[in-house]
Amino acid sequence: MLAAKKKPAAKKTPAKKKAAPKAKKAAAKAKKAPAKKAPARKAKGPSEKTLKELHLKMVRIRRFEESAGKMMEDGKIPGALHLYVGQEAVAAGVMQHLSNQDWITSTHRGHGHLVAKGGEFKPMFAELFGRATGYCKGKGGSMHISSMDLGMLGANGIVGGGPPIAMGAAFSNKFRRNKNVAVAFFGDGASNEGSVHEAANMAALYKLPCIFVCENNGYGEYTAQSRHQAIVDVADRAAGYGMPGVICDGMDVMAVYEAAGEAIERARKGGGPTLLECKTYRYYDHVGVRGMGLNYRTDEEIEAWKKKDAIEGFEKRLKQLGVMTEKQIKTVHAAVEKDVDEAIEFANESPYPEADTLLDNVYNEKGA
Ligand SMILES: Cc1ncc(C[n+]2csc(CCOP(=O)(O)OP(=O)(O)O)c2C)c(N)n1
Ligand SMILES: [Mg+2]
Repeated sequence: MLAAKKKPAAKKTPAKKKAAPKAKKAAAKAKKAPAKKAPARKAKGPSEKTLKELHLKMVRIRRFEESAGKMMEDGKIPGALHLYVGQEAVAAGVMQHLSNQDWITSTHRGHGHLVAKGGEFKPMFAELFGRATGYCKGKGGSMHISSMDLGMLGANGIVGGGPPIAMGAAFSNKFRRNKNVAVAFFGDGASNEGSVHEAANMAALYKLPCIFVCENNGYGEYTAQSRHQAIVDVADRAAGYGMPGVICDGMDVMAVYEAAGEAIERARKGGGPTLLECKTYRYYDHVGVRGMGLNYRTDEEIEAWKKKDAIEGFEKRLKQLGVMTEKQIKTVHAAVEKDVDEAIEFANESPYPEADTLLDNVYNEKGA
């Protein structure tokens, strides 16, 4: 845990240094502390409120995605869905540090990012169902869902399409002299795209408040990372851009929370961008639940990653820390499940957009 590791990049980052003493201190305090309560965590680490919010975010993503997957397989959702199940800790850990004034750009696997950014289930399901009550009035769907109010600049069907947009948003933050940041999420596959290199280069050059979060799930579609790039750690590339590269365990929400917190804080203070690589895994196939039945990874590999499940691991920890009981955890799951059911009903009953609104809100409000 707290596995933030700095790659030997251009600048020093405190990520590595801070993680170790913190862990040592916590361990020392835990030794002294009586078993009943958890004063060590209260004194230094994130508050109970933060821990519960991180948990809720992950549960909301998982439940949303599991249900969306079923809906797609049942033919209720047109088009393809790329499920985020397995990667929840990344979205939750990063988004915990952001407000609605901070921008994010997402990917084709974007529902988890929007849920963690505060997206509500009703307009999300409605969008996936193509209904007028959706976030984009039913015209964006899974891969172009966005919400300007929440600072979510959009999912993106173009691999590597997000980082240049986030870099531009970060530039506007700097230009306006505010303290907001922009976070670009992208995959290991996307890390090979020219657009990502161009965005990272400019962000470093202008010291923009931009954080590049690579969710390295080991595959680009059905191609293993070892077959699409000659490096193991995408964070190695940070040195070439002139920014710190940090690696963290993307299955550990606290590790992501810590590493992202440092990168975001540095960006807010004018310290420039960071490349944060989160090692993670997607449980389902590239698209949908059943997938294409292609033989590109083993069941053993999937099972090994599931043993590190971010939600189960964190729930164990919350119980050990005395932050939540099993009963409270079950209550959270049940409440989220209810939210999902209500949202699906809402989406099902919502109207499709009217034909004469076809060109509204699509590109140019005036239709010119
Ligand atoms: C520019 C572009 N090239 C190719 C594709 C087809 N494509 C869709 S998803 C994907 C793999 C992306 O892999 P990664 O960035 O690792 O994201 P992951 O699917 O693992 O989340 C590819 C090649 C695309 N949508 N856009
Ligand atoms: Mg990938």
